[in-house]
Amino acid sequence: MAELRGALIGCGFFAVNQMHAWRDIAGASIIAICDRDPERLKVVGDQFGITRRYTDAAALFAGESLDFVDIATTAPSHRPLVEMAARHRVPAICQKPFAPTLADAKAMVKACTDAGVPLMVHENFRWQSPIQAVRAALDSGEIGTPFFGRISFRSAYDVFSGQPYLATGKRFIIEDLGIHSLDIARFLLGDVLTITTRTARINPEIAGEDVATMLMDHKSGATSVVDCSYATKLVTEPFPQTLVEIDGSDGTIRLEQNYRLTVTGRNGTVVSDVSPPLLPWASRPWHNIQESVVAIQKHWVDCLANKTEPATSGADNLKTFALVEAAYAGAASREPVQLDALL
Ligand code: NAD
Ligand code: 89V
Repeated sequence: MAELRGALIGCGFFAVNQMHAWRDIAGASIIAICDRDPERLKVVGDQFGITRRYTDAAALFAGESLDFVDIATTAPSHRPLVEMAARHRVPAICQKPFAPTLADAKAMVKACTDAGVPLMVHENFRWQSPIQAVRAALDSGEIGTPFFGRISFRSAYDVFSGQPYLATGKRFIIEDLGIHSLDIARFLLGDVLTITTRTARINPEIAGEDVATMLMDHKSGATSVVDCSYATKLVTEPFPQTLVEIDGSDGTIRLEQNYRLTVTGRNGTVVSDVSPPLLPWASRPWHNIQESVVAIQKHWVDCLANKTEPATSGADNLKTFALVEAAYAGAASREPVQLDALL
C-alpha cells in the first residue's frame, strides 16, 4: 500500500511527541503542518523538516490531498476542525479531551459517520505498555472474574509549566487526566452504569479541581474506584504512572510504582518489570506516555489499512467522555449519575 499522507494541525507542546512518533511509523508520514501561531509552525516545521506550512486549517484542506489529519490542538477547536475534516472526507484523529461538551462530541461523531470517514480520539493511556500488560494478565484468565478495580494517579508534578492552560480552566483534573483513568477503567473492566464523584481543589493558584475520587458500577458487576490527584506529595514522585489494582475470583493483579507488575493467580505469583522502553527521542519521566503515542498512531495506520474501527474511535470515546460529564454533574449534585441517560 502507498504511504499515507497526513497533516498535523496544532504544533504545540504535545504535538512534538506525535511528530516524533510519525517518523517512527512505516506506512504514513506527515507531509504538511498547520498552526495559527507562526512561531510554533516554524519551530515544528524546522525540527521535522516539513516545508508545507499553513496558518489556517481551511487553506490546508484546500491546498493538500490528504489521507488523514492529526488534530493536536486544545479542545475548543476540536469540533470545527473535525467537522472540516468530515466535509473534506478526510479521516481524522482528534486529541483528548474530545470536545468541550458531550453535545459537541456527539455532533463530531455524527459528522464523521454521515461523511463515512473514520474518526479516532487520541486516547493513548490505554496503549501504555504497562496498561497493556494488565489487560494481557486479565485475558490470561489467571485471576478469574474481576470484581474490584482501582485505577489511581496521584502526583505533585508541575504540569502547569508545560501546559499553562491547565491552571486556568474551571475544569481541570477530571477533564485532563481523569479522562485517561476513566478510559483505562473501561478498558479493563468494561462499560459503566453509574458513577459517584467527590472533588477538591487543594492548590489555591489554579481555577479547577486538582483532586477527584470516583466510584463506579460496571455493567459486568465489578466495582471500581478511580482516584486522581495533583496535590499528592510522595517520597518518590510517580508521574506519569497509573497504578492499578484488580481483584478477581481467583487472584489479584497489582501494577505498582516503578512499573512492577504482580499477578497472583491460579498458578502462583509472578512478578515482572513492565517498564516501557525509552525510545531514542523520549525523555524520562514522559517516556511512558511517549511510547503510547507511537502505539496508538500505529494502530490508526493499521485500522486505515484494514478498514477496521479504532479501539478509541469517536463512538467509543463518547462513553469515556460521558463519564467525564457525569463526574462533574455528580460532583456538583453529590448524587450518583446514570450513564445510559447521557448516551
Ligand atoms: P498547546 O496549547 O501547547 O498547543 C496547541 C496548539 O494548537 C497551539 O500551538 C495553537 O496555536 C494551535 N491551535 C489552536 N487552535 C488552532 C486552530 N484552530 N488551527 C490551528 N492551530 C491551532 O497545547 P498542548 O499542551 O500541546 O495540548 C494539545 C492537546 O493535546 C490538548 O487537547 C491536550 O489535552 C492534549 N494532550 C494530550 C496528551 C496525551 O497524552 N494524550 C498529553 C498532553 C496534552
Ligand atoms: O496526558 C495528558 O493529557 C497531560 C498530562 C499527563 C500532563 O495530564 O495533559
